Amino acid sequence: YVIKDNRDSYNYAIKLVAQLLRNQGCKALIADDSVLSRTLMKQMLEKQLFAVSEAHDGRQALDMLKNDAEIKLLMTDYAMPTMDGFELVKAVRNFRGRDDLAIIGLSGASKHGLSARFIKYGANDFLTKPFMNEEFHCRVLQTMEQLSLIADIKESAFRDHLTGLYNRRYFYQYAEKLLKNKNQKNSLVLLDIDFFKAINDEFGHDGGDQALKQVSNLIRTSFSNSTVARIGGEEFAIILTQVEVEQAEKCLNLFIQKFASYDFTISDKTLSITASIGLAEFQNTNLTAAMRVADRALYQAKEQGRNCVVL
Ligand code: GH3
Ligand code: MG
Ligand code: MG
Ligand code: MG
Repeated sequence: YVIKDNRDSYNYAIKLVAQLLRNQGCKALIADDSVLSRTLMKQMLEKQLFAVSEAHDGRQALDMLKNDAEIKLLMTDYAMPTMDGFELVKAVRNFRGRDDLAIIGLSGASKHGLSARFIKYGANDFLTKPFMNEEFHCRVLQTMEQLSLIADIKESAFRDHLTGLYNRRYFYQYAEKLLKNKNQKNSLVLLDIDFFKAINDEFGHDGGDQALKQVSNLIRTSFSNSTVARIGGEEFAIILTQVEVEQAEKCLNLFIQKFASYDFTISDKTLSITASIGLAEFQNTNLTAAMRVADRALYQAKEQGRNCVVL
């Protein structure tokens, strides 16, 4: 492993390897006007398995960051022509949050307060040049680890534990964001399993959970290009983006047939399950209103005898 001085630090090595695996293929950008500095840092970042690109000043780095959302680490020098490190960090933070881009500021100047200013403008950490290789590796490692932790926390905050689908919290945020684009025609789908109580009654709560997982897998694989969420006990929401409701209705009618003829297996017993669907336009509206329309359609689908789609 990379940090040779730490050969006796077994725990650190384990941590390092785990993070290296997460770094693999991850993009890093170095902004520095010194070729020597860039070359040195590039070599070190490559040891940490990053795919590294270089910019010779702040302006070039900013352009590269605007065009590539996959860059996850920015190492930036302070003194550079056209745009310095502070200006770069400030500008980058307008469109890349601390949760998806890590920034480490660097400077050779021994002026006091540079590190504090870097951090105030939004850098995660700071290194003084010349640095010890080991410190460089430790700081990069720690910063990337924090980024991974944030990603893990977000993932668990936005996922439904039982089914692995997105949860209600994620769905509402996502849906609000979609509505900001007034020109995009989307369709909102609410799906509720029919007579789910009877499944719970017959197979117990664990059996009901098995059914929910299988239903979720079927919905997920059938709508693999869309965001599918479990927004209630046995209620699911899907947004079909750039799909008009008439087209969505046809597609959902086919889906509901497939759903009804699918063999679910609970405690070694095969059974059929049906679902009802309420459908609504999802453009130029607000989320509460759209949910109300879809919910009313769902209620009608139940009234009409279930196992059907109502627009
Ligand atoms: P309908 O066709 O009218 O929708 O009938 P239903 O029985 O599906 O209706 P209802 O919405 O009243 O019942 C849903 C049931 O789902 C009630 C609740 O006990 C059960 N449920 C909710 N969440 C879970 C869960 O996470 N696991 C299990 N096993 N059951 C759940
Ligand atoms: Mg410089
Ligand atoms: Mg139900
Ligand atoms: Mg329900």
